[in-house]
Amino acid sequence: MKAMKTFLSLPFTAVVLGASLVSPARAANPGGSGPAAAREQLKNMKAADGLEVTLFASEPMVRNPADMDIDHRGRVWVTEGANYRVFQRWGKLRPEGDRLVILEDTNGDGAADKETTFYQGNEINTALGICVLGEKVIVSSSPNVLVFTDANHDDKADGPPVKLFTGIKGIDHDHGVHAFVFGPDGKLYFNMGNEGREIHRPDGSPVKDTEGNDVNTSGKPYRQGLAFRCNPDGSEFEVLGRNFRNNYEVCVDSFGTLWQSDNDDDGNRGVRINYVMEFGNYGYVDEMSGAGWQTGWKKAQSKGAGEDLRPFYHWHQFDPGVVPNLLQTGNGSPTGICLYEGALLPEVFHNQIIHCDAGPRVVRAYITQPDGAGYKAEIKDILTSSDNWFRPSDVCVAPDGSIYVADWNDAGVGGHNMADRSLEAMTGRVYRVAPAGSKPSAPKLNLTTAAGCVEALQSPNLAARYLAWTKLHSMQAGAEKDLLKLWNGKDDRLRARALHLLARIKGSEKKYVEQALKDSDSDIRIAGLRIARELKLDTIPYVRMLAKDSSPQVRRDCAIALRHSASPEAPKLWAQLALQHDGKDRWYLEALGIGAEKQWDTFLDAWLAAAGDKWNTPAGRDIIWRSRGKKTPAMLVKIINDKSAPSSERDRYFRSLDFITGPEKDAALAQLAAGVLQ
Ligand SMILES: [Ca+2]
Ligand SMILES: [Ca+2]
Ligand SMILES: [Ca+2]
Ligand SMILES: [Ca+2]
Repeated sequence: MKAMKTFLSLPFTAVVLGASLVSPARAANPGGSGPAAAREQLKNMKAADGLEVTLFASEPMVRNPADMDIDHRGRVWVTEGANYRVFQRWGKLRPEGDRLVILEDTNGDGAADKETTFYQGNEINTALGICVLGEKVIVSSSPNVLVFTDANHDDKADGPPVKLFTGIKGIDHDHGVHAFVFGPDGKLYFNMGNEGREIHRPDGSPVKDTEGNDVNTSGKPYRQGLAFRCNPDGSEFEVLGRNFRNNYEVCVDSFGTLWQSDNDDDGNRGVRINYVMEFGNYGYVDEMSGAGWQTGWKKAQSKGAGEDLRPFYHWHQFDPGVVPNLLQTGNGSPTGICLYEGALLPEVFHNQIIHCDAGPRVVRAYITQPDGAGYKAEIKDILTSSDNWFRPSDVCVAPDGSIYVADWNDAGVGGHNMADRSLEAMTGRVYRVAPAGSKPSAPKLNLTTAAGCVEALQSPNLAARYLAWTKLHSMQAGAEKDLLKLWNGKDDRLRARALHLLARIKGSEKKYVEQALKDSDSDIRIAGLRIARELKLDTIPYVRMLAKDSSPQVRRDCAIALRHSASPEAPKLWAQLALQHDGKDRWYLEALGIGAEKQWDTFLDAWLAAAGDKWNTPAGRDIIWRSRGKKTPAMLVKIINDKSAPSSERDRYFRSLDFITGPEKDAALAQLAAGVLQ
């Protein structure tokens, strides 16, 4: 669902509306409503080789699941969306408000047989996110991020929720605030689409990020959809990515790498999957002016750009200062996403992104591998259906390593419309996807000992990991011995999870960060750098140590670690990284750009001093193109006027001038104009 897509079945909708006035209980789903209909429709589904899809829950237990989480006991928590768009002519279908419902399989037959309403109220109508963290449940529902508590463990919220954040726009909209997720660093990650616009503390004051910016999308400096990180109490708020359209949910792997989808403007074949390089601009609108992408696209078309380039212009992929996309997946309406770090599914899915796209009605994996300083990926479908009401809204990993898929189930995909307008017959499904015959299970956690917690930390399920992480973190050095067993093991993802905790044992931070930086696995080295940054250790010696690392991904994170560094050594280290740019790797170039932010003059000078006369190479010109220093405009003029440089690239260097302001640029433009007059 979601994301302002064209409603797929308007004539059909009109019929449904007429019918519902006569008989409110009549199913809008042409295949009918209720468990028997759901089982019948299940036959239209197809799971990838080696996998089987089974029905876990259906209406009336669950209706219109908008988002989902799975707790450490394997119970499925759902936010329902019966009250989807109360401003529409069908109004509020459930006056008492939508539910947070817990679905449970008490007899282990793979189907939910118990439903518990955890909370019901109008402040959670069609909430776009739910995250279960022990006794706390975080629900994202513009204008609020709400925290529910169940301290007495009776599966009922202990009274009304408290606000973690408020003042977010995008109420009754698919592009508001989305789900929270727990990271391997003990932090919370979340995002909001471009209707979220701003975010405030419960007292109404604007959230300021750790750089001192008010977090809003007014262009100072952030625009459009944003991705965030903060502490569980909302402090230390960071903006990790900006200029998305409707980035629907973010997921984080054990190394701390972020992955996200983003929805295009309707019908431009531009849905994308992103590796969120920290502090990057993702190019939905023009960075400087905020203008829509059509401006540049029309210009490019007038110069002969073919349709195949449309999705690239859609995200300003040819502009300096825009991080590349991992993958573009065509038309769609992307929704929930997760990282599969389990072992139950076939090996091809291990450690891969799993993602729902409700438009083409598919759950896919993106099989990712390193590509320069970034990644490349290919698509592998996990679940499809010929039933055109299948609208996967979310996917989560259960404690046994199976995945669950929530199905909004509708003729359309949100975008302020729905065909399912009778509460009594309203459909909603949850499926389980696992190898055929695999019985569901939820290992009992023993959180009373460090060894038990380390065991739980290895769960593929995030709710289990949260409990383990929190306990291990509180044990500090008392957990060290058991964490070391995991750290000394063979699985790099599990080692990374142990590392995050070991490096947070007071007094041992440097010891473990430095071990990580010397590790043979590049992702562990990257995790070490990230931890050093988060703990505010002096990263300069570490960047010095890794500046010639064989992995461009490690050097990428070195560049990011230099961002806003006040060290006198930073420009020289940046120059060293810049000298290793190959002139082709856009990921690497953008990491250099992120690292040089606000310090272009000194960084560029250090690089020019090191490069000498040899700056005018393809790689050197690329760095000038990306740079934003006082010397940049004059150097761009040199490149533009250089007869030996390929003339086909002149537009590119002209475009670069659009990202610079000031007298140096004015002088460069005057020089170019004079050149034209000669
Ligand atoms: Ca059951
Ligand atoms: Ca309670
Ligand atoms: Ca989710
Ligand atoms: Ca439905």
